[in-house]
Amino acid sequence: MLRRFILVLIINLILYSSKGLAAEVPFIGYGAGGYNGKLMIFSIPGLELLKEVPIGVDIHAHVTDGKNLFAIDKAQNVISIIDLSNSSVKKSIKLPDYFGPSSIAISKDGKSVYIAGELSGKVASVDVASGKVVTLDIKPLPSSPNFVALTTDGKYCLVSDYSNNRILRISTSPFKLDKELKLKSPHGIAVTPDGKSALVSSKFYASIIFVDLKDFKVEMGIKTGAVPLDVIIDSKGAFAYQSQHASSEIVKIDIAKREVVGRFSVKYNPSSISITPGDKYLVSVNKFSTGIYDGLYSNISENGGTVTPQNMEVIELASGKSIKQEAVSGDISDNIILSREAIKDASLKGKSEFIKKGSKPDVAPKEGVKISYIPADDRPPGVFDADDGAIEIRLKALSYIFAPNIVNCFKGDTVRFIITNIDEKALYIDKPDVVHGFTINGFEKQTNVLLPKGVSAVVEFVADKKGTFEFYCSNFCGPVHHEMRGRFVVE
Ligand SMILES: [Cu+2]
Repeated sequence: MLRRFILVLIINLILYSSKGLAAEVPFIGYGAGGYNGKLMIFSIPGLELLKEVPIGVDIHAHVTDGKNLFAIDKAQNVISIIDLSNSSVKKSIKLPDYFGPSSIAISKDGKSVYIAGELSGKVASVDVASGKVVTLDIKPLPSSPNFVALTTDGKYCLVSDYSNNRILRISTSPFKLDKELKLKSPHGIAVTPDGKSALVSSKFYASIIFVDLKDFKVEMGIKTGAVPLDVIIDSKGAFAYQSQHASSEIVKIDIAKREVVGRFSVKYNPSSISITPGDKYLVSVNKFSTGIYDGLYSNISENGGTVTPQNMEVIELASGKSIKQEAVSGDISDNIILSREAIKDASLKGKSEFIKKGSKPDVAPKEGVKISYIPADDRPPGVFDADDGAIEIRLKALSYIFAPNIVNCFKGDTVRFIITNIDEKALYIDKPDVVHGFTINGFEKQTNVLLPKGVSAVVEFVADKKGTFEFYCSNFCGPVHHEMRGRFVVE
């Protein structure tokens, strides 16, 4: 009897761990979870959570060589290398302090990765085997290299710099700036498989720009939507897809004809988009779910603070139909999608929803900080000496600035940030449920808080090192989210 039971158990285990999941889960998505510090592994098209892997503080983007994922932490300045055969971190590479990585590209042989350092104005070339990092200063400062793509021959990195309205061409060997191309408000970049063109989203000019890569010049631009962010190209190089953050749609572009040939509406305000291998599905990360999942999370504190989760939506590309939409935890910044057959990790078998009803928003753990939420503080912003000897820094967060955006203290000071979201709604996109985030690169384990409306986040810690530290909004809040930044100066 017992022997038979064990036999049945083993057979079930084999079926469940290999064939069972494969049949109903053709694709696996790996989401860079943003402020929850996790890699989120999920099924496609079902959008069931298969596994969460805690890896850091603010996981912003990743790439794969087919065997590993290379994920960058914008707050912690680290590349984590995750082994796809067991979904665990096998190695970390430290980037320079305060680098503030926002985007990563990988060479075809998997030996090098290139990283855009949005917060520092640097771009890095990293040798994966040795962990050696070489950086390039992107001048003039302030510069904001926030997106990087590689040309198909691997000779150049293409980097968008929104502070200086340009695309940079950086040679990979030797690693140096080669040329720059003026291009207004650049965001996502995709290179066509034939290597001839780069397609660039021009965020505030509602366009996609075709860049001729042979001569590195703008060939033409076409109007596509409102606040285009991400751009991706299908496996054949026939169509490009561009997310339109403000007009809540995914636009399909015929690359040869240079024209818009389709529009798929999504709910709402997409940022990152990805396509499954073979071009069957497109997965859109939608940054707002206004009215869809109200009340799914419990309030962030006893004093209130409502957070509506973001969501992901699956579009079947042949029909253009939305076939699945689910609330997701964190602030998923990027997805990589692989075929289930390519993944040997047998631990990916349990399935659950991303968010259990009534749970609190999932934020990476804190260290060395007192954190609380108080009823919204309506006192004026600024830096004050508090009665208890702390330096009280009252910040207001609104679309799309922190006020003040430069704050000072001395090393050894106990600082108490009181940060209040004073938005009525997100500017340009009219979303009343806008939530900002606050993370200081350099004090990332003490900060990285969510800022829902109706409450103020209070974080108190000792400023135990000198320097100029960039802080930034760490929850996607609208069209100008990336530019929502400031400086914490410790003298
Ligand atoms: Cu914000």
